[in-house]
Amino acid sequence: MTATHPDAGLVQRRHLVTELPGPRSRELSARCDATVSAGVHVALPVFIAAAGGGVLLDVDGNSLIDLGSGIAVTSVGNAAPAVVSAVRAQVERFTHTCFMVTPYEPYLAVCEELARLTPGEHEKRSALFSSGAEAVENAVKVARHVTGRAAVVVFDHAYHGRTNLTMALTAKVMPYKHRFGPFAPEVYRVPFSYPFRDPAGMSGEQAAARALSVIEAQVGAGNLACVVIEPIQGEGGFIVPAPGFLPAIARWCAERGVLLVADEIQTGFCRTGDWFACDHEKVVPDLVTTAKGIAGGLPLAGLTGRAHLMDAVHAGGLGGTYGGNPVACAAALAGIATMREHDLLGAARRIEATAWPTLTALAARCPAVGQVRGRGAMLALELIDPATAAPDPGLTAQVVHACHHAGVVVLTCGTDANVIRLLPPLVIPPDLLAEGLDVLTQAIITATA
Ligand code: PLZ
Repeated sequence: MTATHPDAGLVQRRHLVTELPGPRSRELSARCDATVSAGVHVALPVFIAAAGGGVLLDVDGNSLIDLGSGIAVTSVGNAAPAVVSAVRAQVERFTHTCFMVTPYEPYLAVCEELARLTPGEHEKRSALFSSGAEAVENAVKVARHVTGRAAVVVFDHAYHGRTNLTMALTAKVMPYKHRFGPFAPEVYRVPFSYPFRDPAGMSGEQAAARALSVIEAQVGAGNLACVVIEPIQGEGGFIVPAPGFLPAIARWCAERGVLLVADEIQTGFCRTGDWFACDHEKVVPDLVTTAKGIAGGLPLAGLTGRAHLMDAVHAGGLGGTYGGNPVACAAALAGIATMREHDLLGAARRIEATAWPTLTALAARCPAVGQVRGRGAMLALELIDPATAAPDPGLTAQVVHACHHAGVVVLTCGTDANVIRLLPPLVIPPDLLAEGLDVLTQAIITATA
């Protein structure tokens, strides 16, 4: 790596000087309790003072290994130098005009990058927003507008956001939907392909046929605007559908004028070792939503689609005050340049190559690890009761707790909260990744001994 390695700046090591959370973090937590809504839950109440590369430095001076990237956001590293200097230059020029009032070049440059990088060689147009949920909402707006149809199909275990429409699209009730309804109508849920839980040997094509038969029976293609799908499910448990599932769904949609919306918010921007997870099986969606990893930690989201679809919407139909904020766009351009210059596609693949043998060896040794799955730097362990294969959320919580207290930030996911997911920054130094995996391995061995 060169002198401008994106983790420059912060010592890349795990180093604990207090128990976690430390005294200063505990003080701040107490202030939180008196000010921040209890509805906002904190996974690890360790307050961060600085972060970079693969580490988080807390307010007590502890240095933690980051295997979460703020939920798949800081793929280029936290406070990545190129992002910081682009942001600094942009805030000094101007911070906001509202693109719908008086436009600026960074917005269109991000749209050009989205056109280049998202799957498919066709002509594309994009619109920018501030959060992933907003991008998904707008995908549905475009799909309904263009098709003149109302229904939207989503999958078991899907996660698409917390706004009213995206809550309807999201599968899991707790904590996302409980007592927050009524939800938007015309949303239909069908089975995903879940190789670990599906009947043994079920192919991707068979899983697709199972989903499509439900759609045909309960919705009807003629009523269906779009199918919204995560090519690898994120919050729902890092579920990788069986090969052939996505292409079969895509084919069915294309033959019926149903738009395929790929939600690449968690999977996009090198995370899975491709620019987008759809690339893996060469699936070309009609609309793609992006956010998270796009802008190195600044809030930005995109909706990119076939030009004739995105241009069919009447002028003024898409927008928002902050959508495509110039500072976030500058960050995205620098982040994307970093991904290219530092080969973060290769980095994601190397992370898989390093972690996979460690995790599968752990699974071989420890029957509570039901499955290792994922792709690139989006990897997970599903924890089960070995006797019944039932999800084991208690064990999962125990392991995560042990990792956190040892200074390794891992996250959970899964409808049953029994999946430990790894989303390291793609620039994490290899020895730090190895150390993080070692802590995780020891935590699982200890908890199941
Ligand atoms: N689509 C595939 O993963 C966000 C949610 C964290 P926003 N996932 C993290 C939480 O508990 O709120 C996500 C996603 C996929 C959409 C979204 C929504 O993106 O930027 O959080 O709105």
